[in-house]
This record gives sequence, structure tokens and C-alpha cells, in this order.
Amino acid sequence: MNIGIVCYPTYGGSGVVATELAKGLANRGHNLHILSYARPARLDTLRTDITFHEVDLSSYPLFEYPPYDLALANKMVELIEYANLDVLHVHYAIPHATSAYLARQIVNENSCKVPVITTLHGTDITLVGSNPTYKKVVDFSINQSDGVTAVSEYLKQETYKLFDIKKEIKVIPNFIDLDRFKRSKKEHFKKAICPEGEKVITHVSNFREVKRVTDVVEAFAQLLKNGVPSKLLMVGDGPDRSKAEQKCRDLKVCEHVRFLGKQEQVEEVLSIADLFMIPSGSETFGLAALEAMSCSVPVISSNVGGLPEVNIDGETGYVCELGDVECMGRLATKILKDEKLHKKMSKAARKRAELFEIDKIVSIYEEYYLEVKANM
Ligand code: GMT
Repeated sequence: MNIGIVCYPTYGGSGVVATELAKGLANRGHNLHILSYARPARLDTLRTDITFHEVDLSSYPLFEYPPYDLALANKMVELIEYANLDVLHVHYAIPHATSAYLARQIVNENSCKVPVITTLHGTDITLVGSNPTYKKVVDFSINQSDGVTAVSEYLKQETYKLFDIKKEIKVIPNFIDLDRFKRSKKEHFKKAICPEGEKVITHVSNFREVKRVTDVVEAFAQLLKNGVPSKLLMVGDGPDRSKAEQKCRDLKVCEHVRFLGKQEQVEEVLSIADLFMIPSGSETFGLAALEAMSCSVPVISSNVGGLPEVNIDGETGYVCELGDVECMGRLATKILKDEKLHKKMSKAARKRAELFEIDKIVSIYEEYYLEVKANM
């Protein structure tokens, strides 16, 4: 098939899922076209079966805000017509699903019938989309898609709750490359960070408010107080980084915490981790948790959104009430003080990650494309 994928080019979340899906589909023999305003971070190798199309925003003095959605729709029309697309798959409802609707209206006049599939990832629904500023447009655009998928059961239910959706939403979870995200030997790195054999706790995110990075530091401080010699590695960067740094100073744990900034090879850091913390206030799936689990790292998460669908309480780690840092610190201590329990949870984490293996999930998307196309 000739498949168009529209996404944000971001380092994490939906941008990563969309780009990895494109690579997975190309590996299965399809021709992929990716549309975005910049080259996606994960589209890092030159391949003949994936073409990147940059959506160009020409500025004009009248436009205080250049209309990206229109430029995108125009690019979609070109692709549908000239690349002979079989499927147009947009990731994130705003504004991608809306631009796709417009593009399809334009090409329908030339009777090109290309199915539009929208994948909902999270904040497009839970935070931004339900805002009255966009709600009616999002409602309409989702209903106009020929196929709609969500990355977790939670997101599916939340979408039905927040919007007036008449379409059946299919849950297709996020996925993981088990060969890339596996534990590898990084003894020299571990020794440099933990010269006394301390435990390693990690957190990976874009440090947005919703990630509650200060909760990570609070739970970690508790772990130290409970007598577990450990180091905290904070990977990523974003608006709340200075709040997290301040929290370290307030709790006097700075010497045990390292802020590593954005890292391309997260799996290397995860390879020396003993525990992963993700205390988010909203998380439709939690790809970062899945990446950790794939590297055999047990997870302590909050109980919000899709996190409990990924991290199974008492099996692959523990799930605590949102904001309950005492619970997070206490259960982190429990895992790290009990070698047998840690080993059992590490194994279970990897085993659970295997259920989300990339090839399995990519073929579900492939079948879904064919099903939607056949029903048109
Ligand atoms: O979490 C982020 O800040 C990025 C965000 C996005 O929109 O790209 O990620 C969302 O999509 C990911 C991929 O499906 C999910 O794993 C994340 O849980 C989800 N983030 C939120 O719901 C906050």
C-alpha cells in the first residue's frame, strides 16, 4: 500500500509512535509518506521506502498565526493525488483530522476515495480537544474519519465521555522494539554513576507539569530516608525542570540526583536502572513506562489514565494514588530492599512488554487499514 502518515515531529509520545509505525510498515513492504512541519526526530536513517514531506508555512504580514492546518490540507491533497495514497493515517486529532477532512472534501470532487484513519494519543483529547475552543471541530473531525483508533481502553472511554462520537473506536496499544529496548551491559556507566553500588532510579519525560517531576524527587528522598543508598537519573527536559531542581535543593538530595537532559539512547540509561518512576497526573498510555519495562525495569506509577493497563499493580511494579509520594517511596523501598521481589518484577516487566512487540501491533494496524478500506 501507499500510506500517508501525519504526525508531530516530537521526540516523545505520538511523534515517536507514528514514526516507528511508519518504519514498521515500510519493513513489511509498504511505501510510506510522512507529513509534518519538521523531520521527525526518530526518522534518522535514509531509506528509499519512506519519503518525508515537509509542510511549508510561508509567512505573510497579515498572518499573525500562519494557517498550518490549511498548508497541511494542501499537502495532503497533493499526496493523495500524486502518490496515489491507499490510506491517510493521522496521529493526533488537532488539527490533523480536520485537515484530512478538508483534503478529502477537495479530492472527492475528483472522486479519489482515500480512507482517513485518526489515531488519538492523549492530550489531543484529554486536555486540548475538550476545551470549548476546539471541541466542536474535534467532535466533527473524528466523526468524519473512516477509522478511529485510541492507544488505550482508558482513552477510548474518555473520548466517548468527552465527545459526541458515533464511530466505533478501536483500541490499538502502543508498541515497543524489544531488540532495541533490552537490558545491555553498561557496567562502566553504572560504576561511574554509582561507585558504591547504589541503586538507580530513573524518570524519563518532557518535564511538562502533567509529568509531576517534583513527585519523583519527593518519592526518591523518601527512599533515601528509608535507608536505600540510591541515585536518581532524570532524563529529558522541559518547563518544570527548575522546579525539580529546586525540590532537590529543598530536600537536600542534590548530590544523589543527576539531570541528564534529553537523551537519544534512552535504552542505555534504562539498562542500568533498578526502578522507573512515572507519577503523571494524566497519561493515556505511558510509552516511557513500556520502554523501561522492556529493559526489565519495574515501574512505580500513578493510577491515572492508561498507566494501570501497562504497569500491572503488584506484578510489574506498583501503582499508587495520584500524588501519594509516601506510597511511591514506600513501595520503591519494598522492591529495592527485597532482591527476590525485584528479580521477579523485573522478569514480569519484560514479559509484559513482550505483549506489545512492534511487529504484532504493526500488523494489527495493517489489518485495520484493509478493513476500513474494504468497508468504504
Ligand atoms: O506525554 C506527552 O507529553 C506527549 C504526548 C503526545 O501527545 O505525544 O504523549 C501522549 O501520547 C503517547 C503516545 O501514544 C502516550 O504514550 C502518552 O501517555 C500520551 N501523553 C499523555 O497522555 C499526557
